[in-house]
Amino acid sequence: MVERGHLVAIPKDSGSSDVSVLSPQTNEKPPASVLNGSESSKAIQRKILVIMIVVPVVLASGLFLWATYVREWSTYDVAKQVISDPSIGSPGFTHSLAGKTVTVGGKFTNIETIKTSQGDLSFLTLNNFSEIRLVVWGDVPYKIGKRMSMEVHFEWATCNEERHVYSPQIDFPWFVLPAIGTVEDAVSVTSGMVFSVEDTATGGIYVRIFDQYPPVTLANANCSLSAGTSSFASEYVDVLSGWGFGRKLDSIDNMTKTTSVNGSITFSDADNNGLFSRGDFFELNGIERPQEDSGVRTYLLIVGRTNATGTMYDPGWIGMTYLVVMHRGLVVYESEPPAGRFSVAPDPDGMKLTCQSLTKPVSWDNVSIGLMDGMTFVSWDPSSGALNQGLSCEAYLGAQRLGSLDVMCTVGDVSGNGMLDEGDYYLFAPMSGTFSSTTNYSTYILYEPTMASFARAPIFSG
Ligand SMILES: [Ca+2]
Ligand SMILES: [Ca+2]
Repeated sequence: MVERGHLVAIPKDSGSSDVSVLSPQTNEKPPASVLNGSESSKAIQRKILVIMIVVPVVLASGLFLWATYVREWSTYDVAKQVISDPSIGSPGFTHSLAGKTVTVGGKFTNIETIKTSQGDLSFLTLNNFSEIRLVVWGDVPYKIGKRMSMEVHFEWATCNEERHVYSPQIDFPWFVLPAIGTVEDAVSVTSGMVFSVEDTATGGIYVRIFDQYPPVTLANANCSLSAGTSSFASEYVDVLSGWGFGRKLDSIDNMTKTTSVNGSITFSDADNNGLFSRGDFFELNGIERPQEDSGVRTYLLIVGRTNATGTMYDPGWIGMTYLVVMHRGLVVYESEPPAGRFSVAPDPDGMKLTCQSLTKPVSWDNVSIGLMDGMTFVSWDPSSGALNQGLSCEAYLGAQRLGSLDVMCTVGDVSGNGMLDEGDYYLFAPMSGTFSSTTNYSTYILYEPTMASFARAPIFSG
């Protein structure tokens, strides 16, 4: 850096001999006026000297400043600034970048846009390094295939109880956290409890029960709310530990009570039936939001089964939801697959599976249904076009050989909207013979974009 000290460090009484030592013209005879040593010529000498010393320093430091902050960075340059902070053992950016803004640019080669509870979130890949992506909330004003550049700001921010330098315009490393929420929700769905979450108007969070199966009596359940303490990789490990996650904030030991020990959780049995059921909700208050755009706070709400001795932290949890809160509010990736549940009941023609709950409608084109008798697996793919009739309709998907049975599958869309939603059904009908009473038939409802089972589908026997 250029400091004023360089300019004032030259002593006022610098003699002409000093000048001659530094001057490239040492061997030449100075002009007579200089040798005569008038005050004005000494002043000129001093100015020349100062310029000779200062100019290279200015040029060098200017080059440094240009190289560091003014020239356009590539995403690879950004990657080179990643450090693991020794005091917290977690990744972030070089501390000296805090408060700095740099221009990052390159050829814009790829984009991934995720719909979130806070609007569209886009990750932009540049040609120079794909592991670090630029972040844009809302509309993306750049065109794929063209060169682009963007201002990237670095700041001190907190991820739970860790403090590090991050950037709201860079996806590394915070973007993984909302994805953890997607995984946790899928785990909860598998266990039978499906939540939907949203910000309240007062800065809290609503956690609503979308579905719970099988029914759980409130008197046999509890809940606990914990705050995350770490960041990123360590956070992920903490989440996997469930009850061991983070720092305990509050709890309700018996869900027939409506308020938690410390007052930050209230529970409402909205339909007053003494069970967890659709429409019941938790309201979480006193949820801390980070001050900085790149800051993150995480929370885990666990609904647990209270064991016979009234111990809360029985391993038998019922459901859990992992909440990621940024400065703008609760961030939930809405791109996560739907979650739902099917029931099964005998039908005059065979077995009927009916969709009892589904967090959002899914095009029949993205769904396949599988049936397994323990040895053989068969599946059918309905088409949305055949079921988009505007009124209740059925489509015959044909017969498949399952063990010794030929099973016909029929799919019904009760509103004829071409989407799988509540009330729609599958009918499995053996074309001759019947389902065996000694065989467990498993059903699989698959979401084709991820090839994952997205609905609790029943097991039945003949
Ligand atoms: Ca209820
Ligand atoms: Ca439908």
